[in-house]
Amino acid sequence: MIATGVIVLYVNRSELTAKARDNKRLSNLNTIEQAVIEFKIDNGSYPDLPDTLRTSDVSTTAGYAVYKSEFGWIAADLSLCGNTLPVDPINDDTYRYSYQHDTNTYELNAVLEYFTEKSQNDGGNNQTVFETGDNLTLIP
Ligand SMILES: [Ca+2]
Ligand SMILES: [Ca+2]
Repeated sequence: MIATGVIVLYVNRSELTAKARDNKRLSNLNTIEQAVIEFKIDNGSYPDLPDTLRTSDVSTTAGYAVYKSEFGWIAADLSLCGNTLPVDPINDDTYRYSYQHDTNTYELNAVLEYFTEKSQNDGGNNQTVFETGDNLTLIP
């Protein structure tokens, strides 16, 4: 029992570190990316309206929380990724995920605190955010 308590305390503390938050962000972006790609395969187009920037701190649909996989911060049914759509561990107007797509390409961003070299070396057009997707110039 004591050992379990120690482990729980350690996990809770580590979640507060910038490095742990970044690992969560990279994992979350991967989850969202898989859902976006799968949605395209199933529906023929990427989720949500084209050429529309979405951020994880703003709900797109009245009555749906940002973290809902149906019409949360991305306005589409992404329940194929589970009941919840990942949001940033801090999720304010600085630390949040961004998503945009056009007809054939998409981009996803996260703001990293610890792995800043990843943001600089991702091949994208913004040194201060981590960019993933197949068109890294969609989001400036
Ligand atoms: Ca970048
Ligand atoms: Ca970009």
